[in-house]
Amino acid sequence: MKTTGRKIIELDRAAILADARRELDMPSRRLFGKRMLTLGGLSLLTGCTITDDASVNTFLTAVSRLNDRVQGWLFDPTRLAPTYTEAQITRPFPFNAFYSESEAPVVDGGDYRLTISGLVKGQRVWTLPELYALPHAEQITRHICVEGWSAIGRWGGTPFAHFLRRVDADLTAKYVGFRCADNYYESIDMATALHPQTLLAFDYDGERLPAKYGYPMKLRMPTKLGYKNPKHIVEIFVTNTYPGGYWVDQGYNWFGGS
Ligand SMILES: Nc1nc2c(c(=O)[nH]1)N[C@H]1C(S)=C(S)[C@@H](COP(=O)(O)O)O[C@H]1N2
Ligand SMILES: [Mo]
Repeated sequence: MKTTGRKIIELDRAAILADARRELDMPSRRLFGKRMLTLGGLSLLTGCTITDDASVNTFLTAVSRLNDRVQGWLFDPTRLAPTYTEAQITRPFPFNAFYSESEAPVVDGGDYRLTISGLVKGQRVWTLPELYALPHAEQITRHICVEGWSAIGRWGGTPFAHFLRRVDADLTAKYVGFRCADNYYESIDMATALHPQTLLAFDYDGERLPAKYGYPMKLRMPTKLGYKNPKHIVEIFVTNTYPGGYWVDQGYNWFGGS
């Protein structure tokens, strides 16, 4: 009985994703897909709050039913994602990647160098001690995966807007792209890069990020779905040429936000 129940839920999710992809294929929806839709923006559009697992499912269903009327609505880059208390943290926090947990890349912190390239005056490499010395911020926020689960976690690191200013990035550029140690890649719009809750995260729950959660660093954005949050970042580049992303290039752009 249990198996049957789970199967039905999985079929529902598959149908929701299929719906979203079908809508994306319609030319009128493409513009919508290119708009920078955050989770906050989508909550607003669907009238759903995302506070627990049940409401996340309602939200995903509502998102798949968005119609033409909402296409003219504007994304508000100043809207903040909800934050939570320490007691609300999901333990253990789930792992997810395009491979299993034992295959997470092992990055040597001593050899590690972060490359900054593209439209930045401060093109250079950074060591981990240099990155750890940057101003520190913490957040307890909800991570939502399109596969239908969500979890609350606590991340620490440096506000990404601070880092971009520090490397003298061209803040008028359109995109920030990421290359990862496991060959994953992602990109975000500049408004999201500068959002106050976008964090270049080095820590998880008060400790250095373990390998499974993205050592030595991930970009944490509570305003974007899980797959937009790259782990194991090795290069950050600023560009006006749309860089795409690992899942985006497989048809997930409508859900993810850019
Ligand atoms: N480098 C890298 N980053 C990634 C992924 C990945 O496979 N590789 N998966 C994404 C997806 S789909 C999710 S849901 C989250 C999972 O992060 P977690 O393992 O910390 O829960 O990482 C995202 N970032
Ligand atoms: Mo995900």
